[in-house]
Amino acid sequence: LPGTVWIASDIHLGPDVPATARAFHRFLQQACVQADALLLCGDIFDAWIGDDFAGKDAPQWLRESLAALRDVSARIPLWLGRGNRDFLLGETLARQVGARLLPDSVVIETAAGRVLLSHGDEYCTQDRAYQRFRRLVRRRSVQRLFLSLSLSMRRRIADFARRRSMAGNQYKPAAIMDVEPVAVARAFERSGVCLMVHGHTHRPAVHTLEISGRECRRIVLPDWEFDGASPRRGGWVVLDAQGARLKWAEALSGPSARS
Ligand code: OKV
Ligand code: MN
Repeated sequence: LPGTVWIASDIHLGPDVPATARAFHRFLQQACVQADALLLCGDIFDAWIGDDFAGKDAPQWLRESLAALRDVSARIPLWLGRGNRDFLLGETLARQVGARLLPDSVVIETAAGRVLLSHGDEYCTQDRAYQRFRRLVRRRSVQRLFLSLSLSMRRRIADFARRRSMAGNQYKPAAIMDVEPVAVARAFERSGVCLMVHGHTHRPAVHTLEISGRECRRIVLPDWEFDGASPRRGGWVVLDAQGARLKWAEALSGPSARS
């Protein structure tokens, strides 16, 4: 990937986050003019129950986001990765917005060097309950069964799964929801890269660590949240000949509704 590459994740688009969607759409417009490629590595959507959800009966908020993504791919290469929430994103959706699908974990060649890119949930190995859920729903047979159900049935299962998950996470210590250092070190060693970019944990940061004598960096992408009471959050990673850096997205929001 030559030139300037922008990477974002964890926008968590859905029916109830119009301000986040607006900020994200502004980010997409900016990407078209300032980047040579855009990579979205997972959890663009807060839930995904099959590509037919984006079919002719797609809700308005989704149509708008799909149109915004299509505008990007008309100008620069757009790559979509699956996250832990939108793991059912498929080739049909990618084709619909003119994007290509990223593998779960991939080393990309950029002007900033080789970079290991993933959503990040595969490194959260301490959360056993989540890893069990992940293994189950990533099975082809389980996905095929789920996708064979009607959209309304899938929506009911998804609502149930999300309520269960929210209730379960209340009692999880914070450390369990973060990456496991050993899993990160193994990924650095296996890939041989010095830079890793991922999202998922919602703990944006630039970590420096030493892996068998090499200085390595792990950049964690922020999640996006422009609705509600919390301060606005969001951002992306820029990769170019100057290197890699994390950019914050507050600037994308319009004038604040709050004082
Ligand atoms: C996505 C997560 C809900 C975490 C279910 C098979 C099953 C697919 C599914 C249902 C849920 C995606 C598709 C969603 C991620 C949650 C709750 C927790 C931690 C099956 C295949 F179970 F029936 F076998 N799902 N949806 N969670 O609402 O988008 O990532 S979802
Ligand atoms: Mn995630």
